[in-house]
Amino acid sequence: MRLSRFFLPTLKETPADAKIVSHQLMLRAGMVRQESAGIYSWLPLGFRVLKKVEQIVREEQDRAGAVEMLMPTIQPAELWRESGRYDAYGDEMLRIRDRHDREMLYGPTNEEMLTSIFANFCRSYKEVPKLLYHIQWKFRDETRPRFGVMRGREFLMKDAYSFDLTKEDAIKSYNRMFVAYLNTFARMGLKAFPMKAETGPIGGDLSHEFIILAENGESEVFCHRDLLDLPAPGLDVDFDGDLQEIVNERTALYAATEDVHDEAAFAAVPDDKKVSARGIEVGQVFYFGTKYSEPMKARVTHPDMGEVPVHMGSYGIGVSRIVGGLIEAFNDDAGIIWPRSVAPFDVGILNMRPGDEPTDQACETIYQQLKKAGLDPLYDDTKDRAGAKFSKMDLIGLPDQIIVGPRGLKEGTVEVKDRASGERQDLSPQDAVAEIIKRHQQEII
Ligand code: 5CA
Repeated sequence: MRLSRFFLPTLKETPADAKIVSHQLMLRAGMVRQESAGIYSWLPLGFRVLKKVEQIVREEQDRAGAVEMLMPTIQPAELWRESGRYDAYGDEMLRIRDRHDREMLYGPTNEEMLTSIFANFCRSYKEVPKLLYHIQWKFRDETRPRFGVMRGREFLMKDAYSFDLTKEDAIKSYNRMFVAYLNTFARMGLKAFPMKAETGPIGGDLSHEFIILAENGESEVFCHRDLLDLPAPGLDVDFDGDLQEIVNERTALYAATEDVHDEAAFAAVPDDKKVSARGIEVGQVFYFGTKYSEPMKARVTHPDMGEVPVHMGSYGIGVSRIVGGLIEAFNDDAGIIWPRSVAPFDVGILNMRPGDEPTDQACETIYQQLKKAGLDPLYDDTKDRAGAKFSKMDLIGLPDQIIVGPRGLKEGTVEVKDRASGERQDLSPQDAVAEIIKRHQQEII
């Protein structure tokens, strides 16, 4: 992509109403624009990161054996009357009437809809286990939308739902998602830790929130330090095998959110291992048994058990929230520092003298070679001042930069800059391209 053709409305000043660094940087880097409280347009740069995050979430859901589908944003109120949540959900639910005066709502989550789909099509024990998910916009009329996309009203969520014959089987589905989450967040360069959590309006008696630690996080969390050192299971984990051990290794260590924090249990953690911190909830998993299947008649018939309601769980990831969470985790005074796996472009090429024939030529060759290698470069071919180019490229946080100017080219070199470390190297244009390709091939897990 040539920057002259791209749409990157960066801001020089930090908007006064943005309180935390991720919100400030998203606005300054031209990633989003607020349309109404908690409702955002995703401008091209932000949209690219959102899509990268979404794709990692999708790949790890698929790897864990979940099946993708798509349900609508608008739902009929009747569904929610069946489960009893229509009134219970309160003011957070955006209620709408259509032209026939039918009661509709903008979905805050999809337990009811998928339970109803399952009940409609599945009658036999042979239909379970099933694990289905979609990635769709949700609306929750939060009392205090804040921190930009981190607590929005409209936000993108991956929500998966499991259907099993027994509680024991349902725990296996829960474990699948639990392990998939560990890999998902690790692939984005994030350390997200499972912590025991309250179930809230979703219900049930077993739940974990996945938390990334961050100074500006909304959640208060307490845990055993050793939890923070456990590596992700890795992408070769066998999802059809026994995952209980991986889950036990984490759940054996004390880790809880504020609402379910147990002072007495935490006291048993050695003092030098006690972590009490703030964090951002990037995902949550729930096992809630027959809470929805019972009233909504999602039942299967089994030769020995007769007709029984299925045991269910649901599993959410805040896809749009993660974009803010990533910036909270990866930034410095100059701007954002994207992990390679989620960066909006793989590398920036800075032309320091547009109009100078050898410089234009060198940039063009580098640009084409990187594209040919399957990378996604952003080529700053604009006539902006050098200083403006440097600060813009640092602000938007592409992991690598290639700086091309007439002086270096006379010596046969261009400059390769690593955004995270600030390290600079003078390399021939050929070696610069090879170096960037090599860096790009290094997987996070
Ligand atoms: N149905 C269940 C699981 S599928 C559910 O709705 N869970 S949830 O309420 O915990 O939401 C799932 C994830 O969505 C959260 O972990 C959080 O990362 C994200 N999320 C929730 N509310 C918001 C919001 N207002 N803005 C941005 N992200 C949100």
